[in-house]
Amino acid sequence: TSRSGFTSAANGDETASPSPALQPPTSRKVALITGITGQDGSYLTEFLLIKGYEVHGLIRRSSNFNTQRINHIYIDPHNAQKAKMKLHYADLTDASSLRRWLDTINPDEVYNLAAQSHVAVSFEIPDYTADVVATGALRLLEAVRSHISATGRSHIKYYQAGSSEMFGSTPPPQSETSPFHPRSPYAASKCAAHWYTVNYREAYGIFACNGILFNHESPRRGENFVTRKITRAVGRIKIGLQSKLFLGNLQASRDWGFAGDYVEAMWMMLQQEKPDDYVVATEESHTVEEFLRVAFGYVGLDWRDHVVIDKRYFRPAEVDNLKGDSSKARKVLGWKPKVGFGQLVKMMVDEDIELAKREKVLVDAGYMDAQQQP
Ligand code: NDP
Ligand code: GDR
Repeated sequence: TSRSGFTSAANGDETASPSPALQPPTSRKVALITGITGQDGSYLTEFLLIKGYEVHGLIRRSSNFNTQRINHIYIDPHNAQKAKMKLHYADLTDASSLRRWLDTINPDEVYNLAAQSHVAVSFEIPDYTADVVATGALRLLEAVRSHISATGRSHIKYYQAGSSEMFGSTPPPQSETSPFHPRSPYAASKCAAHWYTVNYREAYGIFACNGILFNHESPRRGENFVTRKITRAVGRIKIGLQSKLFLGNLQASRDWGFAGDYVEAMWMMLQQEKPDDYVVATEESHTVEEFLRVAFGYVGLDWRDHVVIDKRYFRPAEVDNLKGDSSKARKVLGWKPKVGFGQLVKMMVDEDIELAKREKVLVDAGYMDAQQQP
């Protein structure tokens, strides 16, 4: 058994996890999630398991375990009664793996959440970003199309994780009818994925939806996105493990919501009679500087004593102002966010204070270097 407790097909042990096709049929719905190990994948999995789904996740091979966000819901597949989440190796760059798992799992719903999702990094690795984000979505759509054509399972539904980054320099408020003006290889690739999804819906009648989601955060957010980078630093500074925080552009505005609220909107889109595209947003926008003020202020610190501007975090082209108009999702889906900006910041800082306290124990015991920056 591995450190993360994995003994499933996900670690290459094919005998440990009998093929789902060999297991007795159940009436429960089956979901297939790409990007299950990411922030949204973990919340969506929790949400679908509570709804009674069997959840299959595609994970990619990495030299270190990449399943930290879902370890708490993992149950060894030997416990067939209880193990309702199953993991399989695949990659959005490997079309054959996508088709094979579709044919084996026979999902009712497919959520395409996998991506090289960091905007700044997409300028460093544009070719790879396009391959995963744009062509990866096309590969999965094509796998769904050919799976339907071979099996007749035309009720299968597809969700594409679209992004407010597609609006780029289009002024707010941005809605489903606002033009796209992407400002990074990531955003341009998401635009391609968006139109592939629309095209497969129109050309083949596939039930395919684009969720155009504005930024959504949580204590599980990747540590090099600005919100989490800030709350991690607040925790470490408060506990005495760090003194400075290096950031780029503080004037950009984002419409920040809570990831747990947003995965519900993804599911809601696939429960409608007709497939469509929806903007999901809080309709409130704040600058990075405001985020800093609230996060540091919450623990009695002044951000100006700690933040240092470092040019390396400026992007070749910036998205200045995102603020969504999610009236369509609110009206048609009946969706609305439950967690507001202040609550989100507090939730993230609270968790990162606890994390820093645990790190402090390791530092004091000599197991960790205090200078190790997240
Ligand atoms: P994360 O970066 O946290 O997760 C991305 C997931 O994709 C991870 O599971 C990652 O695996 C997986 N992945 C990356 N490359 C590949 C590949 N080549 N093949 C298979 N899997 C791969 O993103 P989020 O959870 O925050 O976002 C989910 C989706 O929603 C993404 O598509 C993102 O672009 C999009 N989005 C996110 C928003 C946000 O604010 N969070 C807003 C709008 C859209 P691993 O764990 O191994 O790295
Ligand atoms: P974003 O999120 O680019 O909106 O994409 P990110 O948190 O990376 O940046 C938000 C804003 O903060 C500014 N910024 C910094 N950003 C980072 N990462 N690190 C810094 O040090 C820093 N300093 C300032 C950025 O310039 C930017 O203006 C996220 C991702 O989740 C995408 O996948 C998703 O599609 C969009 O949100 C919606």
